[in-house]
Amino acid sequence: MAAHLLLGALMLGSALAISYHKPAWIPLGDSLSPRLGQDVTNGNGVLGTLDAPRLAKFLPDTHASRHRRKGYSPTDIGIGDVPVTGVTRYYNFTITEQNIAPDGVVRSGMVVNGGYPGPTIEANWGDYFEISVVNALPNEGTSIHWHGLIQHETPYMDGVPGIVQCPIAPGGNFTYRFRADLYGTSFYHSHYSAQYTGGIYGAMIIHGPTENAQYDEDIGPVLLNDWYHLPPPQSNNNLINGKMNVSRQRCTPNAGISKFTFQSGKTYRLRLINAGAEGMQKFSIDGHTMTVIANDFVPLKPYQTDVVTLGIGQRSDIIVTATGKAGQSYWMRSDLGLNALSNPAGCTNNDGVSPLALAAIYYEGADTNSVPTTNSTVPESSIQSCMNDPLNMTVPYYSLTPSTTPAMSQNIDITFASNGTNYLFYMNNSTFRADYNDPILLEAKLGQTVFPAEENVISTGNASSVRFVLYNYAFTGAHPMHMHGHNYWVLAEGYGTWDGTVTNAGNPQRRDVQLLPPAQVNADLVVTSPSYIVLQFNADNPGVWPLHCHIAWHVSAGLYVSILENPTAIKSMHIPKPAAWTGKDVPDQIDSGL
Ligand SMILES: *[C@@H]1O[C@H](CO)[C@@H](O)[C@H](O)[C@H]1NC(C)=O
Ligand SMILES: *[C@@H]1O[C@H](CO)[C@@H](O)[C@H](O)[C@H]1NC(C)=O
Ligand SMILES: *[C@@H]1O[C@H](CO)[C@@H](O)[C@H](O)[C@H]1NC(C)=O
Ligand SMILES: *[C@@H]1O[C@H](CO)[C@@H](O)[C@H](O)[C@H]1NC(C)=O
Ligand SMILES: *[C@@H]1O[C@H](CO)[C@@H](O)[C@H](O)[C@H]1NC(C)=O
Ligand SMILES: *[C@@H]1O[C@H](CO)[C@@H](O)[C@H](O)[C@H]1NC(C)=O
Ligand SMILES: *[C@@H]1O[C@H](CO)[C@@H](O)[C@H](O)[C@H]1NC(C)=O
Ligand SMILES: *[C@@H]1O[C@H](CO)[C@@H](O)[C@H](O)[C@H]1NC(C)=O
Ligand SMILES: *[C@@H]1O[C@H](CO)[C@@H](O)[C@H](O)[C@H]1NC(C)=O
Ligand SMILES: [Cu+2]
Repeated sequence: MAAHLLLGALMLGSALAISYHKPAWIPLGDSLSPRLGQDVTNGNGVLGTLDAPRLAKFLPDTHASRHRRKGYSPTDIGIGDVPVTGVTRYYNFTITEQNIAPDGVVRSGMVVNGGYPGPTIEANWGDYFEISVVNALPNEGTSIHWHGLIQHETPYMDGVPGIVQCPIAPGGNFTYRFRADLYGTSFYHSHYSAQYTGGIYGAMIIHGPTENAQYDEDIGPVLLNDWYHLPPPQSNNNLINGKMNVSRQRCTPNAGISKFTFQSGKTYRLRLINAGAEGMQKFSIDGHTMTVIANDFVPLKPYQTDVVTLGIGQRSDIIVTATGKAGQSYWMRSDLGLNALSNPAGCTNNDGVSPLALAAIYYEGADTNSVPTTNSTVPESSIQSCMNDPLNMTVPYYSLTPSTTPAMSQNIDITFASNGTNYLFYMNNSTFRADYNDPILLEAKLGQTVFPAEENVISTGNASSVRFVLYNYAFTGAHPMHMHGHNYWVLAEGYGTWDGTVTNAGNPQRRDVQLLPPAQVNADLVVTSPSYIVLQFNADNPGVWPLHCHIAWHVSAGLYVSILENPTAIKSMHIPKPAAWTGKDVPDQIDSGL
């Protein structure tokens, strides 16, 4: 197996050679540059501290009358028409470079409004967000994506450079305006190269119905992310709400850990978000079971578990009952598990030093400076699965049945190979590269139907329902496959060739990110069986929608296609003055662009 692992490391290293030459990835020194006596912190922001506010069930709403706009919502939402509230929630973002020290180790980061993680944005379902973004980075473009939203009728607000807009130039600004068209838990992040892995992200919470869940208090976002002191591929730490100690040794600087409070007997909603670069998270709370009520923006028939798996870009809303007693404290954990490069059972590339993120939960009366002493109650075997929970467990609360005879059905093969100088990912033999100055949506609006091969455009024409069978021939870890503009159905997952069987055919799992496991290989690194997932959606949301791996390094290396949905409807769509069109002087593109 050693040859396999060494080759794996080399392949990933080469793939990454193209993707980290940017300020966010240049640490202060060649080795860790720990400073004693911290003078640099995460800047503004209260997440992870005892001052973090509980969230309200709904934001104050000055417009009492809510009506539903018929025909507004695409059918794959499954929750009826979106309410029209007449309310807009305004935010201002300024993007800057800044040194941060989430775990006590100082490095250069990129942040929103001077804080890491960025500010939490909130709306009620049906409100508009209006967010002005100023790019104060010295020499990089930027662009902000609102992860998981449908963007029905506003595909040009999806924030993906080269696809629906040009990058916001350094010194420039752009105002995003879009409806909070789904409800639940998500995040916003830069979609420009791997920029968000340097810190340009924050939680996005949309308040809506809670028919499937009863709880007393909303703890709010619990952001989970792998963290790097040095260039990838190996992560060096793991953070909860942007905090974690580096080590327990006193000579090493530590930033302290995130803290939460529980009151015995109450029930809490926690909004788990994997906002990391590469690492799959296994979340648990010692001595407490969790009830999962939503995956991504899709409410579920609640089910209990003692560990929640989150690939990059995935979210899970959970309810936890505070079964502990006054004065007690417990560990909250999020585990990246074994290092995949040195252990075939691992799911994540970490250096093995600190894959386990910890945060403290203090019951009433507990000393909030004490260190919990609880042990994990999760079996090791549950930590080492590189799959999401089985599809027969994750049943949407609002039932929707996909067509058994979709108008369009296509396979896409995912491979990892050298182009002569770099290892890249290929979708049906084509690796993706964005053209920042020529967004696909704007060309589609002008009637263009044929695109450069490297833009990986797949047109669905006027098909009403579309199915993709994704076959993965790469064994570089599970790919969290994210689609913009839709909650797709996940009809099936497995190894080999899909036999047409659908799990829960009347109401299959829906979400916007699903883990596609690695291919199976033998000891000689020959693929013995590809893995697959089968995705389907109703094509009633004209636009250009990315379908890509959410691992930052993988989309950087081309694991990406653009779904051009209903091009005829795009031609007659009203698209305001192109977003942040620079025309020329686009900053250097160091990777696929996304
Ligand atoms: C955003 O900034 C503008 C000034 O540039 C200010 O007028 C406005 O009130 C700010 N909005 C918010 C929500 O802070
Ligand atoms: C955005 O850019 C426009 C055009 O350059 C400028 O007039 C405006 O002041 C800028 N707004 C902000 C908030 O920087
Ligand atoms: C984290 O580091 C801080 C500062 O060194 C220390 O006070 C605290 O006890 C550490 N916490 C844990 C859980 O190790
Ligand atoms: C945690 O595990 C250690 C080692 O097995 C054991 O000594 C300790 O009592 C356990 N703590 C609790 C609170 O169960
Ligand atoms: C889900 O499927 C697995 C095997 O395919 C089976 O063992 C399990 O009982 C099923 N669970 C439910 C809830 O149907
Ligand atoms: C990918 O290639 C296969 C085999 O040539 C083909 O059947 C399929 O249509 C292609 N997929 C797309 C989306 O073009
Ligand atoms: C291989 O891909 C890299 C990264 O996209 C590119 O810079 C290089 O020119 C490509 N090499 C060849 C031989 O096409
Ligand atoms: C990709 O290219 C290889 C080598 O030319 C070929 O064998 C294979 O069929 C192609 N795959 C697809 C999906 O087009
Ligand atoms: C859909 O597209 C096909 C092929 O382009 C065309 O033959 C058909 O007439 C179109 N159907 C509708 C309803 O527009
Ligand atoms: Cu991937």
